[in-house]
Amino acid sequence: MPRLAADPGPYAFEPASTALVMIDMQRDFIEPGGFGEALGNDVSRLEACVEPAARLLALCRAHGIAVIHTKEAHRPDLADCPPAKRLRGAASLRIGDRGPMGRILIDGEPGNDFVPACAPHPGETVIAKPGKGAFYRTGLDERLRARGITHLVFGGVTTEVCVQTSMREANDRGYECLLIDEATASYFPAFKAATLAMIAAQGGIVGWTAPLAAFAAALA
Ligand code: C5J
Repeated sequence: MPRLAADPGPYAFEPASTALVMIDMQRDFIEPGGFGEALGNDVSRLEACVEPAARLLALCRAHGIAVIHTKEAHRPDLADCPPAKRLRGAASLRIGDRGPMGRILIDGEPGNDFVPACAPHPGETVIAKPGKGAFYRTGLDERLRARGITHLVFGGVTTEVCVQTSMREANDRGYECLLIDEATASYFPAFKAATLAMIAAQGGIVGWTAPLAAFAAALA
C-alpha cells in the first residue's frame, strides 16, 4: 500500500479505493474577467497552482486513481442560487450578470469552464455544485460509496473556501482526506497557510497535508 510522509503523520492509501477531487479549477476563479476578479481579488495569485494541479491529475490518471472534477456553477435561471449568495458584498459583477467571459458563474458559459491545463478527460466525473462544498446538493457521497472510495486526495481553488469546505464535508462523512500543498491556492496566501495548518492540527482534525513530491514518491 502506498504510504507517504504527510502532516501530521504518515498517510497510506490504496489507489483502487482512492479518488482525486479537483476543486473548481475554473476560468471564473483563475482568469481575469470572472467571478473571482468581480469580487475584487487578484486572480494572478491562483496561477501558481495550475501546473502542479495538472501534474497531480496526470499522476492520478497514470496510477488508476479515479478523478473527479467539481465546478461551482448555477443554473441559467438562478433557481439554485440563494439571493444571500448573489447579493452579498460589493461585487462589480454579480452571479448571472454578463461579463467578458459570459454570464458570471453560470453553467455552460465560457468563464465557467475549466482552465485548459486541468480540463477533464473523457470518462472522468464532473460535478456541478451550487455551493462551496462538493457534497451539498450534488450526490457526490453516493457516487463515491458506489465505487468503494474511502480515501480522497484534494487539490484546487480556493484553499480556504471551496477546498476546505469540501474537505470538511468529506471528513464528516468518514473519508480519509489528503490535501496536496502546491496543487491548491488562495487569493490570500495567509489564508492558505492557515488552512493547511488547521487541517493537520490536533492530530489531523480534518485530514492530512503533503507536498506533491511526497505523493508522487509514494506512487513511484
Ligand atoms: C469561491 C471557490 N471562493 N471555488 N469559490 O467563491 O473557492
